[in-house]
Amino acid sequence: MRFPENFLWGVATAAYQIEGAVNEDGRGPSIWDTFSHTPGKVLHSDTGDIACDHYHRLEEDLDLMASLGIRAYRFSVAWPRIQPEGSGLANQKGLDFYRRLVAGLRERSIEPTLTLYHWDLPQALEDRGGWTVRETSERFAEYAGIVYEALKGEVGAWITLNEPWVSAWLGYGAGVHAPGRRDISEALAATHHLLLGHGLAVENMRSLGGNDRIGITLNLSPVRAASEDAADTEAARLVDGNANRLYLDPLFRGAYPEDMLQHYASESDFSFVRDGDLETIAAPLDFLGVNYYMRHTVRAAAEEGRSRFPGMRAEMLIPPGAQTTAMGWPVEPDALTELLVRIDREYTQVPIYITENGAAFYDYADPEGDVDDEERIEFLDSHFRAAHEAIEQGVNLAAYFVWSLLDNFEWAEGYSKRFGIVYVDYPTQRRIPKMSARWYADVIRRNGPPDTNE
Ligand code: IFM
Repeated sequence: MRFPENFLWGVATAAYQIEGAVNEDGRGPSIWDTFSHTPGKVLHSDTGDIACDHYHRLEEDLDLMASLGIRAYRFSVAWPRIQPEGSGLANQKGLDFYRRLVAGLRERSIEPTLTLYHWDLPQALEDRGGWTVRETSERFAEYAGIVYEALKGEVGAWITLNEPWVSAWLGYGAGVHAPGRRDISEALAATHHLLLGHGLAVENMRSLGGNDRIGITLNLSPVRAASEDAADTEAARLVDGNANRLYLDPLFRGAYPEDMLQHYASESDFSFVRDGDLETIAAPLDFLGVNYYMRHTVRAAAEEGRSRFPGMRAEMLIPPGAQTTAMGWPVEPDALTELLVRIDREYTQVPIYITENGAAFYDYADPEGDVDDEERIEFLDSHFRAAHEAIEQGVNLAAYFVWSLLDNFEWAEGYSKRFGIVYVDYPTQRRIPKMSARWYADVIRRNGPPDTNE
């Protein structure tokens, strides 16, 4: 099984999850600093203060990627390093860190893929309303312009937002992520202002010239009703609307889905949507980033869900017999094929990059110091095959970034969940490539997973 020539194999991380150094070189506080330092919000009161200490171990981590033959690295820029207060002049020391990172990647022939926003909103902007207010969209476009001016021409691909669904619904709806608000109408406003921020950022970056590729990353999940029962089918439609169509439709069809506007009519009058916003949001993109972790099998519930499906009478089931990861997520690689084919048939034929896929398992270093994560190898192998199947069915898939290079700060789960292909021994910060890292290096060399009879 071989992938197309020039297929880009990479790994992904995000700033707050790995960098640490939260008070250095002029960085300002973000909503995740505030949230993680608020008692009861993150498991074991973990914070990103030190994380993987990547800010100080940049060279070592770059060498690590080079030693594994990684071809592309997706990282995110911490907005509060660039604009500590969320607006105004750029903090040069913050930009310098990312200039060093990008130069270090290019020296090692690793293609930089840059995410502008992976959830670390400057606290100063949250204090003025965060993503519930339009001003944040405008500030985001300015910030995007600053980073673009500094690095255009050096970065292979630019991703405006990572997973706006998570920012809006887990941050403002369910309150399990920063900033920890619990209000459906705020989650709706945040959805719109995130998407508008994306559109305005694309506009601003394009106006600055250069031919860099620009896209957005969505977390998407195929949805299946648990039975043919009308109530379950209805629950599945709503969940699909919230998780997938609420983002794909405005970006690729220039309109919010009618059934979602109706469903949320009692929560919001959508007056935050102004004339011209949807045209801005639907500006043509060079690629679509897709983060895939699981399918949602849903059934109707007596009460509205809070965490996974805020504001919907729906709950998620683990299909009988399905394996689950340490996050409790079902492993369903065939749903990745289904998702990619659906995007291609229903939404867009721009190249798709899988910007994240991976899994947490209960990894440990054995007495010899090895981490034998066979489950992760099996997980990745099955998902690479599912992606290949989508290519066979005509999907224009161009890149695959494994989440994640390193074990890291898994948001509300703190350091308890390990997604890395490289194990991090947090007390010493030693990096130990897991068995999956060596296996992935081989996949990259061959341009596909090994034959099953090998
Ligand atoms: O760790 C996260 C990442 O920040 C965004 N996508 C999902 C990953 C696993 O939960």
